[in-house]
Amino acid sequence: MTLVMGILNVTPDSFSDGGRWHAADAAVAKGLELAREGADIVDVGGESTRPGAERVEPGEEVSRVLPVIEALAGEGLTVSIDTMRARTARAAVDAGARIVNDVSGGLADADMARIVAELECDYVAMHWRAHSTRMDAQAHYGDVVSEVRDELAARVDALVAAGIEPARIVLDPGLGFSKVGTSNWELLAHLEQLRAVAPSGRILVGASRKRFLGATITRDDREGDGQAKPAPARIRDHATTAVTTMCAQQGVWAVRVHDASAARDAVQVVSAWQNAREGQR
Ligand code: PMM
Repeated sequence: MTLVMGILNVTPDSFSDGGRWHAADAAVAKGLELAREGADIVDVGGESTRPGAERVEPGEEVSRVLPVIEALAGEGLTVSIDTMRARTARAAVDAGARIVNDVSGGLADADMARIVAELECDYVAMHWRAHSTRMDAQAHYGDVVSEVRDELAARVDALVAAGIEPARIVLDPGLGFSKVGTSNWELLAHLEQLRAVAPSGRILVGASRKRFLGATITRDDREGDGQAKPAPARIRDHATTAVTTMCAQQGVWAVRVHDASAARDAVQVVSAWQNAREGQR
């Protein structure tokens, strides 16, 4: 069954939760709530990667996430650390995280692959071309599916060469990262091509509340000029759940979401449907 990875951004500027969980104890409470609602993994991040975001200082990133990881891992939760920095990854795993989720796939920090090989943990390598301030300028593709697939395959080669066990590598298309508009839908429609280059066969998808969903579920602007407008982040959860449903149906390993409860329902519905199809009760 597809796993649910709940998003816990411990940042003051996260675009979708407004930084409400900046304080460590509030973040821990939110992490426990995500787990109660159905998150199999809680993904803790201390650096925003929303388009245009500036980087945080390494020390600040570590001090945001460590107390939260220690507390959640201490409660028995499976925690992943969302970081591009090897130093943060090591500190997080030492504090109890079991998965390193690197949106740069090892490109942002030359030490990442070697450190992850030493840590012997699962590693999510996302497709990435540039840091947030420059990523939209890198969103040009001839054929987005084959280019993302080939760039991910090159990352897999580099990661394995650095000593990471192939079975530990999870690939992620990196929706919204150097991808605009319909590129994201093309990637979702051809996940099997990305899975073909994932040595573990595991794919993670992070579509939750992203811009491309807002652009798809337009709303009429009744008070303004009457034209259809992109839906804002706060009303993108139903669209996210529709994507989760399709991902579960495609056998995606995990979905990274803000609303864990809705994702769990979707995954369980797909599972019941598939079981009935296969004649199981
Ligand atoms: N997206 C964001 C952050 N981390 N990690 C993975 N593996 N995949 C993603 O798509 C991804 C990620 C940005 O979204 P957020 O600002 O809502 O956390």
